[in-house]
Amino acid sequence: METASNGTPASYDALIVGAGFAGLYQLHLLRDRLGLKTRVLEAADGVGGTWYWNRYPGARCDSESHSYRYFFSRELHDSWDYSERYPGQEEIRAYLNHVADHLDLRRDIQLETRVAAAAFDEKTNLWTVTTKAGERLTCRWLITAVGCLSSANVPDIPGLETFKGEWRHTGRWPHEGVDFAGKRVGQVGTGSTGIQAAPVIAETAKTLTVFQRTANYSVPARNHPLSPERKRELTERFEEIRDLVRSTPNAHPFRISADKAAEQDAETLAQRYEKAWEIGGLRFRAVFGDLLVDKGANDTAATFLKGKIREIVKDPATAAVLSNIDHPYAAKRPPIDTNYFDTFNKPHVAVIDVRADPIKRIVPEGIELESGKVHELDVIVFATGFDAMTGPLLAIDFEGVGGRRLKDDWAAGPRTWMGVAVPGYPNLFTVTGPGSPSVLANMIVPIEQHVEWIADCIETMRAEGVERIEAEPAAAEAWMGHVNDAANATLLPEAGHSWYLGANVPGKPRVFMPYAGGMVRFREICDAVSAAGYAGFARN
Ligand code: N01
Repeated sequence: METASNGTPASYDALIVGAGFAGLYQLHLLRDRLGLKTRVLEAADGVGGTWYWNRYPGARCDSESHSYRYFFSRELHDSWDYSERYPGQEEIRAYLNHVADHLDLRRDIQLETRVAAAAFDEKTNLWTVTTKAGERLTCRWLITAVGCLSSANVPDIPGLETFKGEWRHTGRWPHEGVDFAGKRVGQVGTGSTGIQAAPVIAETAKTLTVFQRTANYSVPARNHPLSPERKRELTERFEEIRDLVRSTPNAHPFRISADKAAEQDAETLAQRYEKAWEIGGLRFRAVFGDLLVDKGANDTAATFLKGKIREIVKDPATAAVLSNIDHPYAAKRPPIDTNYFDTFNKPHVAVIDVRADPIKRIVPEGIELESGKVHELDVIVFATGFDAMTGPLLAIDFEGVGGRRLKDDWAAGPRTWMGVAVPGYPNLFTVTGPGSPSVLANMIVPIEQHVEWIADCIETMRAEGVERIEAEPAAAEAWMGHVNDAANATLLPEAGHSWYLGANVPGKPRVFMPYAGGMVRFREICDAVSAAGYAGFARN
């Protein structure tokens, strides 16, 4: 560890917080392309970011594996094969470890180092970063690569501390796993995570009780191993796939149809949806171009998907609870699954509607509902999501210009310029920060774009002798207005309880956080900003 023995903080050109997809690539660019003295600070004892922490049963990426990988290097690309249509958690973690080795990144990654605070010094234009262990380091450029979904949201349900059994949050899963055999398991949450976890937990648990507050759509993933021919084909089509993911609004390797559901007759709708259901995965959302902007069009998809739930789930009362969905399809992040609804046909699996009968408290024996009914449990799994986008940033005590604090500046919601820069916090770059398309896209593509844009910006500043660059308040103000307008042009805000709006965390300001204008448009805006000499930034 490189801390000067006289107590002076070790100094770097750049510090990066986080060693997931974003942090690894940012290190590579700043160190190997720009030649900066760079260090990554990572809380975990290994690289991988979200894929380090999320080891829950069934954890798998919903992006198809040939698009869930870096595209910046053909050589790196060709050095790795995924084995399935959707990569599992362990395989993605192995991929990121491979990347760390392939690019010789490890020597500049400091593990088991959680950043607690960062303060900007206006006299020197340097950041001082303080770790939880009390180590201090300084840098000119500070880049957060902390992920959007890394702050676990364990609901504040009274009595949790009295529970006699074991409880876990999916985003903080123990490395040794959890043994469900012979156990009565309760799972709270039916988002993408819960929908992946329940079928796997049900394979070994004695009983599985799913506590559902909001019923959810899901489309079969139709995961399968990739044949050697398919792997070869995907490797050969590198350029085509790279260009495709960079040219679609949500960065997936397929185009969104220009056809409108609202203009089809019933027979065509049924045929197209049935075919998309058979193909499976997030491609279902792309079957028509108006599903996210026209409520009538969306209703046709919603009706089809609710019908599928009633077809699969044999008990009509269970089917009614699972299909009682209150929001448009894909207004919340649409899950994809392997046998989710079918799992409820197993005699030892049940769903409890906790909107009708809410969770009152946790008691030593299990979960008690408002009605007084107690569900006795040995294990509780919280698949309750994250304090998304702002949570990981606000977990660091940022002190900007004039002693201002990020937690105060964002008390009414985040304010960024393009998701990557915050007024009042010079030389700080936030990869996939609030106001970026990030979570509305296949994450790797926005991550690569952000990381490259940040590296280009730092390179330009250094070439021009600029020591300090800072987003202008007016630019951030206008951007947040644009983010809001982009969301309001879609049906996304209609899911009033979504984490996109911060609605899953009590007391969090209701602000639509990701940029819904699409990755293609976002890239154009970022490019225009840099081409105009970093418009919306003050520098000196
Ligand atoms: O979390 P969520 P997640 N009592 O917030 C419920 C990504 N992801 O971990 O909807 C009872 O979506 C909550 O209910 P409600 C993906 O972007 C990616 O599932 O708030 N229930 C909801 O059902 C995803 O969107 C992959 O009413 C409570 C659930 O918990 C994001 O991660 C795979 C509750 C939380 O759903 C988050 O997904 C998996 C309470 N007190 C996830 N509090 C990939 O493929 C919360 N809930 C890459």
